[in-house]
Amino acid sequence: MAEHWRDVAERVRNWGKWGPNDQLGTLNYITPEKVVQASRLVRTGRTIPLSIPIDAYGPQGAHGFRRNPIHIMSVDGGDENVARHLEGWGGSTEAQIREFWKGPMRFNDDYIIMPLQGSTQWDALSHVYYDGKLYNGYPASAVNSFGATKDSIDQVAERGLITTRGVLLDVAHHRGVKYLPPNTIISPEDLDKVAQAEGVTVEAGDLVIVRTGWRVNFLETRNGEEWAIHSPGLSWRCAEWLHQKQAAAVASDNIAVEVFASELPDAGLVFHLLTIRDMGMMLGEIWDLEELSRDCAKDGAYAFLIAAQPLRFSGAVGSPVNPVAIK
Ligand code: UVW
Repeated sequence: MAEHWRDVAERVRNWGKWGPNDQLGTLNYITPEKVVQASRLVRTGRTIPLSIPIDAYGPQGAHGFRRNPIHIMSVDGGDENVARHLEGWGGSTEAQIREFWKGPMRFNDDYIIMPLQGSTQWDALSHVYYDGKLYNGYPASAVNSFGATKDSIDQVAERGLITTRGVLLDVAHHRGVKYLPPNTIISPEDLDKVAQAEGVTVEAGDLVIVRTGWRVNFLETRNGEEWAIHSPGLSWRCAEWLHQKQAAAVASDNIAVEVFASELPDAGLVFHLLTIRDMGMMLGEIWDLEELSRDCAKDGAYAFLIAAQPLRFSGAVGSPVNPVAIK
């Protein structure tokens, strides 16, 4: 009889471990010494970006609350000769533009409108909760119409985290497939096997990156709905594995890091609950691990320096990120 997830939750809960006011959770494992150790992994200076393009052609849009990013130009080349139309029109900004436009300088400006969970992203510790509590025991009501007043993404961004040792556990490559079949559940034992085959160990403060190959599935099908709901990923039991390793964070190339068709449908996405709410571990989702996979297969170096800073959105429960692996 499998153990109840609530018993595991009791064991992995890190509340109070870094003090009653902590809002960083397992990122506390990234010490200055850890950053120095990780920086020693850099050998060639090769940089590998791990984000998908932020545009209208991503995997979102299959449901109402997350759309693909919308990019809008607010000043563009059509405004090259706009000054002649601003004579006697608008306010002081337009008057200033008229002045600027007397010289050769022109500029372009733009906006992006997107859900913060709509692309390659970090889930902040305020992203999920249960039983009315967030990570470190803060009440769920701390996230309200003013934003997340606790456990928000800017807590992390303000400190310049996350730079550490990244470890790629390439499950799809290990199994010799382009991508894992739909709904594949990756167990803790699978992670051990992959790590052993790659000759790498997961250490305290590491960012663990699990590749399912599911990015390729999306590029082949362009079917965001199928991509999301049949996404392979980690078993909820991997939360305790990450807890024991003292990993700082975990990321993957799928929608939720964990397998989306929940193993425990009555409880929902239990890996989310255990990692984010109990352990205080951020999840990185929708990362593009294809180039990194090829590179690691070529040089056999599955550990590297990684920098994956969230943006400093005040009170936000997540952030887009352009993670970069540096070898
Ligand atoms: C949910 O599933 C609620 O969010 P995500 O997978 O983006 O963390």
